[in-house]
Amino acid sequence: MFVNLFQDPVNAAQGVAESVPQNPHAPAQTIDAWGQLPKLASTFGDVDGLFYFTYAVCIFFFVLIFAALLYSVIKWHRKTYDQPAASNVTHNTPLEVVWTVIPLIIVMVMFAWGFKGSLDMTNVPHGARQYKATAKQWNWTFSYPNDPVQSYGELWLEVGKPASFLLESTDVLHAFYMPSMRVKRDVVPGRYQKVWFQPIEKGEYHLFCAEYCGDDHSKMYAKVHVVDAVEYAKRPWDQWDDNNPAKGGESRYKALCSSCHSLDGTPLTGPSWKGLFVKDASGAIVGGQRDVFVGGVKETITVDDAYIIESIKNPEAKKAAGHEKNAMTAFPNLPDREIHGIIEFMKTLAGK
Ligand code: HEC
Ligand SMILES: [Cu+2]
Repeated sequence: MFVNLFQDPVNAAQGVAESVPQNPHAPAQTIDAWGQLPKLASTFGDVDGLFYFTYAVCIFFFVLIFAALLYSVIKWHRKTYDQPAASNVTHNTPLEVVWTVIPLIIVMVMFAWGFKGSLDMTNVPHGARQYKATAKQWNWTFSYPNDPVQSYGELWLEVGKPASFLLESTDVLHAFYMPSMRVKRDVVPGRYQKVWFQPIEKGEYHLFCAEYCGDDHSKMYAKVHVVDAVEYAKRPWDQWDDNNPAKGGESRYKALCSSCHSLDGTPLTGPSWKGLFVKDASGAIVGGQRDVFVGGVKETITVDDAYIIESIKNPEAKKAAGHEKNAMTAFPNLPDREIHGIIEFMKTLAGK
C-alpha cells in the first residue's frame, strides 16, 4: 500500500477524503522534485545519498533484467510446438562469477554506507542538548534539558543546535521517526535508546511512530517546531494561559487523549467525552450520569471533578461501563493546572 507521509496523519487514520480541510496541527511539507523524501532539514544529508544510490541501483538492474528477459522471450520463443531447443547451455562459470561478484560489491557498499549512517545517528557529539522522548500508547511526551516542564505531542528545538534524545517506552515497542531530519530509531521497552540530529532550518516538522504499536498507532504523532534562539529562550513549551484554561485543556486533549476519546459520542478505545458534563433545565453545567464498575460491581455515579481526576491518575479505580475491559494509560504526573484545563474543556462540551 502506498503511504503518503505528507498527508495529515490524523485525517488519514480516519479515512477522511483529502478534500476535507487538513488538521491544523499537521503542517504541509514541501517535497523534492522526485516526490521521494521531504525537504532535508538536518545535517544528515548523507542519508539521501544512500537512498538515491540504492534507488538508482534498483532501477538500473530492473531495466537491465527486464530488457534481457523481454528480448529473450521475443527472440527465442518456440515458434512451433515441436521446435527443438535453440541451445543446451546449462552452465557458464565466468558469467556466474561476474553476476555474483558485482552485486556483492554493490551490496557491501550499501552496507558500509548504511552502517556509517547508523553510527553517525547514535554517536552523540559533545555539547548536544539532552532531551528525552517518552513513548506510550498513543502519544509522545518530551522533557527539556534542565527544565521541569514537559510538553506533550509537541516539541520545540533550537535551529543549529544539536539535539540528542534519550528514548524511552513505558509500554510496547515504538519508533521515533522524523523523515525531514532523516532519523529513525526504535523505542524499546525496558531499555534506553539514543538518537541525535542537528536541525538546520526553522519550521514545523512531523514526528511519527514508525513501529506498529496497537489500534491507534497511526494517530501517534507529534509536531516539532524548530525555532530561533530568541523564540527558544521564551520556553514556548511552558505557555499556559491561566485566563483560558479550556484552551490549554483542548491542546492537551489533542496531544494525549484524542487517540482514545472522541468528543462526538463515537466510542473509541475509551468512552466518548460527550455527556460527561451536561446542561440542566436552567442552562447550568452539571455532571452527567455514568455507569462504572467499582471492584467489579456496577454503579451509577454523577460525574464531578473528583471522578475525572481519579480517572486520569488512577483509571483502574472506576472503570467506565462498556469499556471496562480496556485499559487506559494513567497520567499520574499531569500537573494540576493541566487537569483543571482538561476539565474546563470537558465542560465546554456540555449541551453540544
Ligand atoms: C490508551 C487509551 C487511552 C488514553 C490515551 C486515554 N484514555 Fe481515558 N480512558 C480509556 C479507557 C479504556 C477508559 C475506560 C476504562 C476506565 O474507566 O478505566 C477511559 C476512561 C476515562 C475517563 C472516564 C470516562 C467516563 O466516561 O466515565 C476519563 C475522565 C478519562 N478516561 C480521561 C482521560 C484523559 C483526560 C486522557 C488524556 C490525558 C485520557 N483519558 C487518555 C482509555 C484512554
Ligand atoms: Cu507507537
